[in-house]
Amino acid sequence: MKAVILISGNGSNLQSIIDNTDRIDLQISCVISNNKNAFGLKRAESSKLRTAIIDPELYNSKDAFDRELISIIEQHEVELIVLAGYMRVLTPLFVSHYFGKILNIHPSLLPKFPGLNTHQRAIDASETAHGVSVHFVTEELDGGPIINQESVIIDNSDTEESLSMKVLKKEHVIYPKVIHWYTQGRLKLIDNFNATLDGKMI
Ligand code: NHR
Ligand code: GAR
Repeated sequence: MKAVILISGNGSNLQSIIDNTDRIDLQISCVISNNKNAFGLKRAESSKLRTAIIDPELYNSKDAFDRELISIIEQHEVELIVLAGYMRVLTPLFVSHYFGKILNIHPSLLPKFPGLNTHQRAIDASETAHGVSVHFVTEELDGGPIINQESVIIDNSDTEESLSMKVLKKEHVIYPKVIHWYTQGRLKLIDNFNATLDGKMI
């Protein structure tokens, strides 16, 4: 299955997907970044993948930016859009255009801690468990149906840095796994609140 991957930063999740493309039946048609300095672009180039950069400063609205994003994606006839550390909220225009075809990985046990700075917020809230969620993207930020989660324990000695490392290790396993479910046609988004795996509600 052909996919585009959207990134904004380091791209370690992109790397874990690249390293598993054969096993998960994925063909990465293009890696798109809103940040020209994203290290993930270098990773993509090292693997001979096509890349595109969309500079937000050249667009005067979020809709104009997302229209450009759509026009780039349309050149590739993809069936899946994978957000891998993509840091811009997608407009309703974009989300409705690709309804049921967008996956995101979020570094918390949703519905806890949607949005940003999840590791520090989990520590500040004295949580003992934390983790990662993969979900379908809908209009509501980090609010689409959760597909799969992995948890980690928060120790007293954990810092934002040490906790993010623990969670990233889980991310690099869970995301290729869920993407494989998708490429095998096992996952369907029904509506903004419901999805199925092998025909069963999740
Ligand atoms: N878009 C929609 N419509 N729905 C979701 O569930 C989305 C999404 C876009 C990205 C990833 C998400 C995460 O996993 C994601 C999920 C960016 C922000 C944010 O506030 C929040 C959550 C996520 C991504 N971004 C700021 C903005 O104004 C910019 C912050 C920055 O540049 O540092 O877009 O966490
Ligand atoms: C990951 O922890 C990912 O879950 C998170 O950013 C990191 C990106 O790392 N995503 C978000 O916070 C989305 N807003 P990576 O660039 O090394 O894959």
